[in-house]
Amino acid sequence: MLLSGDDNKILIANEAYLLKGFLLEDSEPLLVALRMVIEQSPLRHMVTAGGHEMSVEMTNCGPWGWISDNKGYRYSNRDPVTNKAWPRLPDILREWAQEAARTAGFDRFEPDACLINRYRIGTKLSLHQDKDEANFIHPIVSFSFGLPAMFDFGGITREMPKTTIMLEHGDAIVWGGCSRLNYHGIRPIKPGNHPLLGPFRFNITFRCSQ
Ligand code: MD3
Ligand code: FE
Repeated sequence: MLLSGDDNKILIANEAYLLKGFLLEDSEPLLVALRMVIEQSPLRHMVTAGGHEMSVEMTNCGPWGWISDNKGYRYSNRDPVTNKAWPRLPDILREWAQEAARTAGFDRFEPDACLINRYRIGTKLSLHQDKDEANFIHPIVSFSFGLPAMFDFGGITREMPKTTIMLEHGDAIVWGGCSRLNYHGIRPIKPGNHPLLGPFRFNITFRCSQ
C-alpha cells in the first residue's frame, strides 16, 4: 500500500474522506480498464427531461447504469445507445473502489452501478444531489483522473455554505452516512493537457443503485 499512514486521508465533511493520490500506484491499469468499457458503451451527451444536453459525456458499466433522457433521470440495466447490457465492471475498478471504501471505514461495499463522466476544458457539472438510488445507506466512491477540477460541496440544502477542494489525477473520495445527500458540483475545467489523458478529466463513481 502506498498509504501506510493517514496523511493522505483527509476528512472533508462528516463521513466523507478525500484519499489524496490513492490510485496513483495503479493508475495505468485502471485507465486500461476504463478504456475497455468506453469501447463497448461509448461516451455520450445525455439529455435532461427539460430538453437540455448535459455538457459532461457519460457512460456506465456494471449491472445498472445512470441515464437521463426526455423522461428524466433513472437507473437502467440496458445501454439505450447499444441496446445491450452495460459492460461488466472490471475487477480492477471494483477492487480499488472496495479498497477506498474500506480505507474510509466502509467494509463490504458492493457497488452495482458505475457511472463514468468525461469532462473537456470548460465542461462543468452544476450543483446537484445524487438521489436516484433506491436508498442512501451505502457510500458513493469517486475516482478522478486526468485534468484537475475544482469540486464544490455544500450541505443538504442548495443554499448551505460551500467548500471547494481540488480533485487531481489519482484521487479517490468516499461519501457516506450523513454526507451522502450533500449538494455538490464541478466548476468549469481549466485549460490544460494531462500527460496520460490529454485535455480531459475523467470521474468514475461507484454506487449501490438498487
Ligand atoms: C457527494 N460527479 O457523477 S464526484 C456525479 O467529479 C458527480 O464527476 C462529480 O457528482 C465528478 O454525480 C463529483 C464526487 C461525488 C460523487 C457523489 C457524491 C461527491 C458526492 C454523492 C454525495 C455527495
Ligand atoms: Fe453527483
